[in-house]
Amino acid sequence: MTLPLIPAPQSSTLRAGPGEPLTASHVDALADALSPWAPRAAAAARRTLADLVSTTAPPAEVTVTATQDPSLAAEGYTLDLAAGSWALTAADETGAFWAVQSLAQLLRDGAVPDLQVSDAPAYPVRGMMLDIARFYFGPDDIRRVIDLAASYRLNQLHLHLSDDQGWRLEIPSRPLLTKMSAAQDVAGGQGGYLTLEDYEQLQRYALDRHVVIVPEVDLPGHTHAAQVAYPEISPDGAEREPYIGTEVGFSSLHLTSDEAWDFVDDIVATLAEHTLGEYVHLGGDESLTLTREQYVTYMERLGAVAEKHGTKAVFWQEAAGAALPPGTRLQYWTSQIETDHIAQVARDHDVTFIASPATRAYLDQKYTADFPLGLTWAAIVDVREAYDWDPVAELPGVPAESVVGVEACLWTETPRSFDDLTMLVLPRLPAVASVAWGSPKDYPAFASALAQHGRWWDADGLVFYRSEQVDWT
Ligand code: TNX
Repeated sequence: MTLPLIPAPQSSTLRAGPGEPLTASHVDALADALSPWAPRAAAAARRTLADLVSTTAPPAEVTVTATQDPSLAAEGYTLDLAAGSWALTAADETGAFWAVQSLAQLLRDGAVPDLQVSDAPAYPVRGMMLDIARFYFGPDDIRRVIDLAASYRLNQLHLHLSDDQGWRLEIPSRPLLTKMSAAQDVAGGQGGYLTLEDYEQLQRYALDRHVVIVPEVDLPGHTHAAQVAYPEISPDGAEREPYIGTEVGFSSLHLTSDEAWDFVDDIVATLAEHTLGEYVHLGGDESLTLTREQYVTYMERLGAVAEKHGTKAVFWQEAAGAALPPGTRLQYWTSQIETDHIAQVARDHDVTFIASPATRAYLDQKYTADFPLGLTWAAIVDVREAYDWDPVAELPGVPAESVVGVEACLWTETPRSFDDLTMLVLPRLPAVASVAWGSPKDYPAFASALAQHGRWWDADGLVFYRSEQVDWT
């Protein structure tokens, strides 16, 4: 039997013991043992494990120990489940939280297996990106995405908050952004936006699940919606109509005017002030109207603005080669643009890379050529393509130590509902999460675990794609 754990742990041993039903005593004892040093893990245990308790089992005598062991790798944990006795160790509070996420999968069917697990992630940054600019998903949907991400032991949600088609975050110093540029989306719908209060609450909700939110305002391209609200920041100052098509690369802010840079300053100030995490993402992709020199000059100034506001920045890979503040992260997404200099940049600059190769980690690409949702510009990405890859090998010449993470990206030109979202995300998010976690590669075991998760998704009312690469029966 394969364990239903996704991501698969670094190692596990299933022993021959009989196992036992999960009881409320287990859950209480676990939560009590965790609460002194890992309160969020204790809360998660009460929230997610209590529902799995078998209603017919008599109360059990259970001893649970939960100890912090700083000698484990960061975010690492071990579990030893035997009849009547559980032991959990974790490197830190986060590791304890991941242990509970793993338990939620191991115990999902109400029985306690007799086993040992030892686990830790390969990459410190394990993310999912959600584009709420093209199609707006509101706080309730975003919370469900956070839950899903955390259940696959991802620790970052990157929200793409602005694009040509819409502006999705309240900026008090620039009220016209949400007044004029939020009430539409690519589906011809009503759009919407997050208030700063929503944003704050979402971040707290995420942090309770050890997930950090990285907000993205995309600059200087992908800014048509901002220019509709404030024409003076555009290259020609002309008034613009809202745009709900899906072309990319046509817009840019004015590169040098004071009005345009005052705008950028206001935006970065607001993001820096209201973001709990260390990083904000400032875009930098597909500025197709600029020369390379114009672009690099712009990105260097943008990096300095982030630094001035005390925040670290993430940029899309195009910014590689610009002189950026130390600690900057670059998000690699495609081999279809010039990448010769990327290896050099990794060696010569204090920047690190997040791997989001579109051919593997773009959850908006079609599963099959005739799949109704998704795009095809990068590749056909079925579950096996999303599972079978190595982040370091995907990044041209970048040394392993410069690759700090993996992120799965969901762009929203085609999804129109939460069901469409989960259809694109499941089962590929668990596949990319396995890569991010650095699970030992074993596709048959992964596919058989996925089939189990498929039954749970059905039970939870989550729509997913029944890839032919998995035996779902
Ligand atoms: C490219 S990936 C984009 C997005 C699109 C996406 C669609 C990237 C940095 N830019 O603007 O939504 O392709 O797959």
